[in-house]
Amino acid sequence: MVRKLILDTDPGGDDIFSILWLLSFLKQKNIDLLAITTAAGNVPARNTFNAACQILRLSEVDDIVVGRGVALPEQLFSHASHIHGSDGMGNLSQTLPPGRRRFADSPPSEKLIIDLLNRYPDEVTIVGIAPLTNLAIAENQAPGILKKAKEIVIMGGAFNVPGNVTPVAEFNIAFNVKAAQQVFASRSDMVMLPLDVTRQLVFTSEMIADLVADYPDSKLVEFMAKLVEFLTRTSLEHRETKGERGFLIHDAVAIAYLFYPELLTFKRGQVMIETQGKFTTGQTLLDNRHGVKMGFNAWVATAVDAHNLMACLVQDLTSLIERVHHN
Ligand SMILES: [Ca+2]
Repeated sequence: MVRKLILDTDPGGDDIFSILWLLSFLKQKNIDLLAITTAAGNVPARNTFNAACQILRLSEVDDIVVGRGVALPEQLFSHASHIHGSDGMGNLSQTLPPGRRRFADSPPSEKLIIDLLNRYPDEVTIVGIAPLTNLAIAENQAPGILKKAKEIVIMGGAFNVPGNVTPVAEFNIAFNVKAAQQVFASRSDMVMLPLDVTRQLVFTSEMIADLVADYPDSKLVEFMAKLVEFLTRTSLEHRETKGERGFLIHDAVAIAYLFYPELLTFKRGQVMIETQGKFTTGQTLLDNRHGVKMGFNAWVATAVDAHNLMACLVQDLTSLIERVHHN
């Protein structure tokens, strides 16, 4: 049976490639994508919504509902437009046709999550590649609702590597740390894909060079190439890739987990999230001492086969382009 999925996202360059990866599986009829729920994060909520809608149109996918996110009342960290562009799309949104949905007319993301989990209890996998705001609001409005998901997979956290918004904190967790704490308290089997694995995922222009050569007339390929170029430039500026000419495609690891789990290794444990540190708010911790553990809330990825992950991604993007072109 094909899996039912909700993608919770805040595009974001790495989100965009993750959406495209997922759309490749959608076009191959390997998934049932129930909704894309957008959240404020890399850029404000209206921009992440518009970015998701523009990507759907560019990929010739029209029948997916898109939820709108909310602005946070108090925000600890700023958006990441210095990496992703002010539109979340490498400032390329003006070069693309507008999305087919309007922000004001679209359902709130948390409402979609609640309704879909109630309609399909124990069937829906939530893939969270954004701050966890939408999931936390859903849990607030309908306590226990997140337990109705089949599985919740999130990209977030940092354990044995530095953070990316503070020395110890990762963006998705730190951006709405209370939401993260609440979501991690909602289940005992969260799947967590931290910077420890995503820092190894450097996407480069060379990886799509064949696509660019083979599909010179594809608007989607042209957009992908320009986005990689933009993200490579900002990533080098902000020392994200140790000088390598590419960008960190963090969120793609969540799609890899769904379809190529053999690429990842996990450890089980109780993930703790610092919410009131003077310097450490947003830090994620696991107790690695050999004392008796009384519980656990998550599976945390500790290793990834980055080379093979990228190969899978590129092949599936190629399948997507073939299908967008021959439809
Ligand atoms: Ca994201």
